[in-house]
Amino acid sequence: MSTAGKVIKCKAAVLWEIKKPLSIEEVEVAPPKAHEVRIKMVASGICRTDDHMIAGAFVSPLPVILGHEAAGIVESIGEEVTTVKPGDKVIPLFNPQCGKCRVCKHPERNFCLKSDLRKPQGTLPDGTTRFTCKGKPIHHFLGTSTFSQYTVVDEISVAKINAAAPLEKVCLMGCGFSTGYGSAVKVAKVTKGSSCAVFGLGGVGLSVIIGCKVARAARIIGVDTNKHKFGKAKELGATECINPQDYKKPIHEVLQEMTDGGVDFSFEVVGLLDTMLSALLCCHDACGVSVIIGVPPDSQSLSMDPMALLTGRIWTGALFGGFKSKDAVPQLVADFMAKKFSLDPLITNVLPFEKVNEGFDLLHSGKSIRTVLTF
Ligand code: COD
Ligand code: ZN
Ligand code: ZN
Repeated sequence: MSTAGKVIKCKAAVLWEIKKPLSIEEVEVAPPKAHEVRIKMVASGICRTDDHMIAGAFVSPLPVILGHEAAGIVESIGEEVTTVKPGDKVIPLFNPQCGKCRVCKHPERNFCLKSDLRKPQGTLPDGTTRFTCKGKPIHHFLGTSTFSQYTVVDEISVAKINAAAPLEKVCLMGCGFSTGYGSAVKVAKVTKGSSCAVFGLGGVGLSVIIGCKVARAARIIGVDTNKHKFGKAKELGATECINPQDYKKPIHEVLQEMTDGGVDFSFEVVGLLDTMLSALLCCHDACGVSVIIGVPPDSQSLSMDPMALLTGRIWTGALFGGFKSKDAVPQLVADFMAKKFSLDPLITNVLPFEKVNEGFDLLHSGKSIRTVLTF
């Protein structure tokens, strides 16, 4: 019996209050309105930003259904939807691509003006929600809310992908992988034969390394305070790994000495002000490019000597790897299907969706890179 046009009752993980575990609840998911798409979830990764939201370090309205790194199958579509149809495999996009705003029309930039990340409202673009639980409206998260058996997203927040793609793997294209990989290949535009330093070897930092390797960098230096991260970094393409705690000198000086005055490209994938400065200073003062990927947990600011830039360094940053999401995600999936890179090393744990809180425990323990929830 078709569910199109009807309210669907299903299970979702609801965050009622910050600093509390998620609670698996029965929720009602309303049918998609015009320009909207209802998706049956198949797999969702757990990302650090979901955890920042639980901890209260990222603020979006409560109660909320978190999750923003996922893949699923279109269940039904609202009127005027043209880019997906029921049965299509899709990836929800926390950073949408409306195609009409000033940023979407810019040839290079990707932070669409419709993104709920700008000033989180916890609704779909029309200002309302499609979820209710125990008679209360439940907010959306970054226009995606993937910790639910069904979700509704705007058409600008969903990309159709190859029908043969393994959803329990390509779900990582919804956030972590694309963020890291794009920072290397799209934002920094790492060049063949270059030297790179990657600060932070979590799932996103490892995805930067994959990008540097695909771009054929000659040296990829992983920097992390946890030496247990080095094995996987090397497996993915790091040529060397260093721990700042093993040196008396500041780590940017160590890197400058190792690389004839500084690396060509550096990446901050930790989310700390100190590592942002170290990453900036470790790239060559005249020809280095440094990319900020991490966000400090609370809005802190940084002071730096402008001479660091006057000499010619480029300091930049990006969300979602600088990719225009709706255009880029299908191509990233195609590249994965063509075996340009593997996602297996990033997926350390797979859990049934109901065990979502165990997934967060794994994240806190530092033992997992990515946990994928299956529905
Ligand atoms: N020096 C070097 N490495 C360090 C240091 C240090 N001082 N401190 C910690 N580390 C290492 C840790 O040992 C760890 O290996 C790594 O840094 C961080 O890894 P994870 O697993 O905690 O994090 P990731 O890879 O999942 O994500 C890192 C981000 C920085 C990208 C993330 O925390 C973040 O800030 N995300 C927001 C950016 C964004 O694009 N948001 C939009 C949607 S998510
Ligand atoms: Zn994320
Ligand atoms: Zn836009």
